[in-house]
Amino acid sequence: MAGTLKSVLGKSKINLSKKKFAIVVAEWNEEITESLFLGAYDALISLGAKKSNIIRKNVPGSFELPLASLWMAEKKEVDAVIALGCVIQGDTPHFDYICQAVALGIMEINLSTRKPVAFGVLTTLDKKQALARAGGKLGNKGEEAAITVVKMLEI
Ligand code: RBF
Repeated sequence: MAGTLKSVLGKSKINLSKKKFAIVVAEWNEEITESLFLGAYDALISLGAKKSNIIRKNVPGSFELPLASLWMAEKKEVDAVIALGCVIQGDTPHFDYICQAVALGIMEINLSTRKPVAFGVLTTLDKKQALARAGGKLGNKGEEAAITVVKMLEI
């Protein structure tokens, strides 16, 4: 697990005020992805990032996250990217195709750009499971994605 914000606060080995972050947010299941965004944004600020160093970009759905994340990671000034989305299983196999494509796409960007790109995409069976992980009783996976890129920048 990435750890809670409390467990990493004050322990950062790098000065985050000089780091630039891009947060890419999918608009599908907007209620959920907005909570993920707030979790990620607030975590970066709490860890010392500057508001002016956080860029937000929206994409239509999670399938578009890898390309937009690549565009962001390719920018010289961007140090890390957080990709946020929520894919909820429906009645067709679309779920599997989207989840796999996005996971592989994000991993590829990590390796090809050598910059941390967090996979903050919920892949759940229903909306209840998603809400529990977007600021509900199981925490906020957006916050965890932010903690993850910060930890990767420290390595
Ligand atoms: N995008 C999501 O981010 N979450 C979803 O749950 C989701 N479900 C979809 C279900 C179907 C049947 C289709 C066609 C698209 C879905 N998308 C979803 C949108 C997808 O990520 C992408 O934006 C579109 O397929 C256009 O490339």
